[in-house]
Amino acid sequence: MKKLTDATQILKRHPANPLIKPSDYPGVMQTYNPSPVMYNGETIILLSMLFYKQERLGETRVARSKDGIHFEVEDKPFINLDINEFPYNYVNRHIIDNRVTQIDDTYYILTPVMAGKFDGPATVLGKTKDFKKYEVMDVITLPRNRGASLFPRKINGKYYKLDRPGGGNASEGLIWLSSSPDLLHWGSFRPVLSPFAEYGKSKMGPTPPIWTERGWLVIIHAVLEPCDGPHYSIGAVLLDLEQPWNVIGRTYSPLLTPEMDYETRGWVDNVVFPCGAIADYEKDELRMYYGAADTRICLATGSLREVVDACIQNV
Ligand code: BMA
Repeated sequence: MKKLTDATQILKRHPANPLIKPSDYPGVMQTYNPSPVMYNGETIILLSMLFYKQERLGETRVARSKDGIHFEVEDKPFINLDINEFPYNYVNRHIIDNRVTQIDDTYYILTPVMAGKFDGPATVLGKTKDFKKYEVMDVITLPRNRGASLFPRKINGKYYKLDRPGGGNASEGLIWLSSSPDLLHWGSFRPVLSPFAEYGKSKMGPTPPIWTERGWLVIIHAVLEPCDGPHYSIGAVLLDLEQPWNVIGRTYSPLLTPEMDYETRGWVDNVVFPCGAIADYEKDELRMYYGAADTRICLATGSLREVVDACIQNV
């Protein structure tokens, strides 16, 4: 029998975890689900934050770090969708769980936003070049679609994104793919992945794909529901470089599953949740920033090559 890598052995939690926690910021209730990206040699995280005074409405702030460990969190929201005109008057609530993707010199941000009486979340596309000014572009998915994620480069002349239709009370969360000539108009929808037994039986969601020579590496969250409620784990899927609807591998065990106190206990117990990861090709390192128990920000790192190996071995 083929020997499979146990993917839970690849990433190591950082000893300084949690890197960001609410008790460091007065009035802050939750700091979680980070979307990381490199900008001018610094690590930037789009941070999901909830405040005691805001009655459970979240906002997104920029956190910056020179070493990827010590972060400074800005004191004002970065993404502001408080736009009093159609359609944003329907979609301006609870700005969390962004996915950021650099394409050339622009950083595109997909934000799953609530859409009030028209259901939700739908996905707003915005962009920035400097993480100071945010510019909204359009609403690019129907509800329900939480976690839509852009690929960092075109494939055969087209932009691609992963979608996460379903979820909420409606149905399971699945992963689909769509393509576009201009980032605004999307079509050619293709199914990619449906829930799987080992650690993603209930639902799952994507993050922005990472290019590797052997395929697009997609870090996912995946949910199992044992009797003590949902457990959110982090896994990896590998997609064909030219035909990204083809799954060419997947880790059969999670990369991370809630184990440490800071992951098993918090506002929502038993959650490790990524909105992206950083690939350092020179160091052969995957830097996985993740939300722990919807309360704090943590980091786990390991070999990018080993993560891809683990995906490929499971076919
Ligand atoms: C998902 C999202 C995430 C959250 C997770 C666990 O549905 O709401 O923001 O981290 O649930 O609570």
